[in-house]
Amino acid sequence: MSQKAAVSTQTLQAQCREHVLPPFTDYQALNAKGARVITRADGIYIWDSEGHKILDGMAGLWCVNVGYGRQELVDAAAKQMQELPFYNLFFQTVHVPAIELASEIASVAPKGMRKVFFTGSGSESNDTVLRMARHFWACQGQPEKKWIIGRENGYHGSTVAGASLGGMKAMHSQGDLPIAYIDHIPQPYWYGEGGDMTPDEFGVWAAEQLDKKIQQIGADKVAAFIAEPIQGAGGVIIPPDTYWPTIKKVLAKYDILLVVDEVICGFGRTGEWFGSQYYDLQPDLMPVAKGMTSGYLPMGAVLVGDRVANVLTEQGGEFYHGYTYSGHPVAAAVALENLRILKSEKIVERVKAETAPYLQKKWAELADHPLVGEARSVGLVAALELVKNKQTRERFAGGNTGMRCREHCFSSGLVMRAVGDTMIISPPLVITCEQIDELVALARQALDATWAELNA
Ligand code: PXG
Repeated sequence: MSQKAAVSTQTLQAQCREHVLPPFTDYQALNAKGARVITRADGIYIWDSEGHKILDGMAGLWCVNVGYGRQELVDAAAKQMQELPFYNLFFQTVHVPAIELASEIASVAPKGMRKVFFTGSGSESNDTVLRMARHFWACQGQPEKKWIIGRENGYHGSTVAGASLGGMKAMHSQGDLPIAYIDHIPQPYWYGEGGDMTPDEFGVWAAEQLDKKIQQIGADKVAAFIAEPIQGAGGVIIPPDTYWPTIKKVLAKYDILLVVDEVICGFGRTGEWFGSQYYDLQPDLMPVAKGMTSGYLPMGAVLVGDRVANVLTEQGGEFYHGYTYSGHPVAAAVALENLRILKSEKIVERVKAETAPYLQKKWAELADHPLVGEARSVGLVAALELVKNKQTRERFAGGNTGMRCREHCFSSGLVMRAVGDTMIISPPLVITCEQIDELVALARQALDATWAELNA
């Protein structure tokens, strides 16, 4: 069905140029060509203002887990807006949606994570993480235990704390980041940085860098280690099998909190409710957002393990921290309904038993393409490495092959994101096996077009 917007694309683009400063955008480059205007969506598809139907291989921005057009979520929001559109959780008040949602989340969270601090986004969640981790140690007479170790090319959001905890060099170059008492270790990116090591050797090496860094700073000064189970924005970096077990061994030697950033992996992406369950991790703090409401409304949270929760509730005094929209009742009502859908339709179970194994098989077949050096996936998140030489893993000069491929994806009707020359997907969790065939066929078409362009 083709349905053009009532206002012309050119008019909308001109207004956008005039008044909108979109995030993570090179404004000169955008203004030279005009933004793609997305007007509506249904299931796993989006439509632009020119009427093009596009398979949304990124679930919006890693978030629309139950797919677009879910009337139940619309109804939940409308009902809550009528009943209680806003109230806050400050100063000893609370409301029903927040209580019910926290209880529901605790029912699917890893063992020992029974408390929820609500936020408005993943970035806010990581600001909360920083404050809470330091406050936890300070409450116990160790205010100097405040260093937080993150990873190069990790992503933890775009606020001052989020961008500092993350290890994106380009972000650090703007605004004098990272802030003090944050350091980073190498990432477990075997394909890009593993050199002559086997993936398993490299996984151990990368995890041992944490040990080295803790010793260098001093264990009595380190509050926490923060990491994504699988790096998302960094390029769907799936760590070698040895990585997380070695990290666990390192952490067992020191008294340091483990923060597992589940903003992308949380709520089913890996085929488990949380990436921590996929990798058998016991986090102390777990920032979440995105899939919590399937992106229908902005909401995030930090799930808090018993150890931290007990200190906060028994000896913390007032925690001087929170956001106006912490636990917003309408967002909470939508999140609750989203969890109900995930549970009642057994969406997470279906990812694990059916669609993730199917995607893995179909995605791996793309590795026979002359452009693809590696095709990897876990659950419903996957990546392709575009290379000039499959044997040596040498990249194309210019570093824009990924962006070219992304353009061909759009032309063939697929949203696939480029991180440098790594192509990534994270489709809605409701995608069917048939639709996975369609996605993979569109991806191959775009790879062929990119290959033809490179050889022209
Ligand atoms: N942690 C992780 C692991 C994330 O992926 C955040 C925190 C921050 O969440 P908010 O809600 O503040 O955006 C994220 C967000 C991309 C992309 O292009 C990824 C994210 C956000 C925007 C773009 O891959 N991840």
